[in-house]
This record gives sequence, structure tokens and C-alpha cells, in this order.
Amino acid sequence: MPSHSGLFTVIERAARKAGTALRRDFNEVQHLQVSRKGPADFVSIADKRAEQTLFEELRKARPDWGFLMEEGGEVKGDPDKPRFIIDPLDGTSNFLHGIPHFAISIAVEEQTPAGKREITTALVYQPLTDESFWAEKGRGAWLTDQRLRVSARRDLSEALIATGIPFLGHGDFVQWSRIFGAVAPEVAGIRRFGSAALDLAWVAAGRFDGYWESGLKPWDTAAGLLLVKEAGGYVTDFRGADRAMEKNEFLAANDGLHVKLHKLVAGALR
Ligand code: 2AM
Ligand code: CA
Ligand code: CA
Ligand code: CA
Repeated sequence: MPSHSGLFTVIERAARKAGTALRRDFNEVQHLQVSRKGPADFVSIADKRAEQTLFEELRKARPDWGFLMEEGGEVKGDPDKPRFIIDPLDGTSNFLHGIPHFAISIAVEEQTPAGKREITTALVYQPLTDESFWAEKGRGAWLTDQRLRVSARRDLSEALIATGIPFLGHGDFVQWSRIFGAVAPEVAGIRRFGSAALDLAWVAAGRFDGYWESGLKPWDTAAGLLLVKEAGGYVTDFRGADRAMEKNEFLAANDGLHVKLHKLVAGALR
């Protein structure tokens, strides 16, 4: 069993509390109040309640830290202190359709001495399976108490690759189709499950061999990015540079497959 930092214990406790509320709401999903933020962009009372719980619990434990949250936006804290980046419910479309695939994503972002920001703690918690995918920078990635490694597959023909397809009003359908056209014929299979946080957590866990998506928000990917890196994987932009967050392009895979996937993806963009 790895030794948890005090911070991680606080984060996991908050996620479990919010997760209990999400499980309850999921069982009554047909009665939930739902509104629309934009075309095909839904938010339910469950997203908001879970976020409120996370905010209250984390704020109590770290009163001077900042927050960046999908529903509530930014809450400024002491600029010298870290901040939480939170998606209270990643996979809302699944949730609202009664599909049991969604998660809570929490990341801690700190300033490095050089003034850069980096993610140092990550949790992707799946309430329905009670799985905690977590990582701390330099201390590895874990599923509960089991160390995570990205998959060891090196052949594209054996690889199961996840992706996110752009949706109404978001993302570049033409670019996605080009990449799909280049990758799909080379790999064993492609999956689109609808939670970017879980897609990345599952790459870290070796369930998926790779993943690509663009047009995401920081709260979708901040935790998953650290999970993949701490599990020994690579996350880059579509041209293979270590700028996934800045470019908002995510290509994740184990070391053997990343080069091969990146060649296919970059070739499709030329
Ligand atoms: P969300 O459920 O937190 O909104 C899937 O590709 C990613 O895109 C998810 O992380 C999902 O996060 C986000 N997303 C936002 N709106 C979406 C929509 N209408 N359909 C599918 N995914 C959406
Ligand atoms: Ca959303
Ligand atoms: Ca999300
Ligand atoms: Ca969300």
C-alpha cells in the first residue's frame, strides 16, 4: 500500500462524498432537473450538487487555495498557493442517458520555482465501481493500492485506442475524421466512451493502449494527464510535442505505441 499524502486523503474523501451523491442521483436520473449551456451541452442538478460538495470539502481543508471548476468557474485564492482543477461529473451525456460511465476528476496545479504551472496530484474517481485512479508527481500512478503501468503492447494491430468525437458546436469534425481515417485501419479497435478523464485513466491503467482527442477543457484532462505520465506513458500534442495542454491536443499512449500513433496522426494533418 502506498503512503497517501495528507492532501490526497482530503481529496479522496471529498470525491467519495460527491460520488455518493452522484450514485444517488444516477439512480433517479429520469427525475433530475436538466438545463442547457449551449447546443448539446447539458448540465444537471447532479453536476452542480457534486461540484458544490467538492468545493465545500476542499475549501474547508485548504481555505487559501484557488479553484477552477467546470460549473462554477474560477474562485481565486492566494496566488502563491496551488489551485484545484475540478470536473465534478465527466461524462454528463452518459449520466443523463443512464449509461454507467462517468467520473469525478480533481487535479492540483502548482507553480514551479520557474513560474510554470504543473499538475502535482490527480484523482479520477468512478463512483459506480468505486475505483480511485490517482497519482502524485514523482510517486507513480495507482488504482486504489495497486501500481499502474501503461500497457506493454507494441503492435498497432493489437492496440485498442480510445478517442473523443467532437460534438455539436465543439471541435473540428474534419480534423477528427482525417485522424480517424489514418488510425482506424491500422489498429485492433477504437472506442468512444464519452469521458475524457476516464479515457486517460484507462490508458494509465493499460486498459486502453492509446487515446486522442482535441477541443477539451482543462478540467477534462488535468488529472488524466498526470495519471498517464506517472504510469510511464506519454501525452503530447498531435505533432508529438510536450505541449498537450497548451495546444489542446491530446495524444496519449505507451512509449512503444506513441511514436507509431503520432506518425499516423501527424501524417493525417499534413
Ligand atoms: P462533460 O461530460 O464533463 O461535459 C468527451 O469527449 C468529453 O467532452 C467529456 O470529457 C465531456 O465532459 C465533454 N463534453 C462536453 N459536452 C459534451 C457533449 N455534448 N457530448 C459529449 N461530450 C461532451
Ligand atoms: Ca459539461
Ligand atoms: Ca468534462
Ligand atoms: Ca463535467
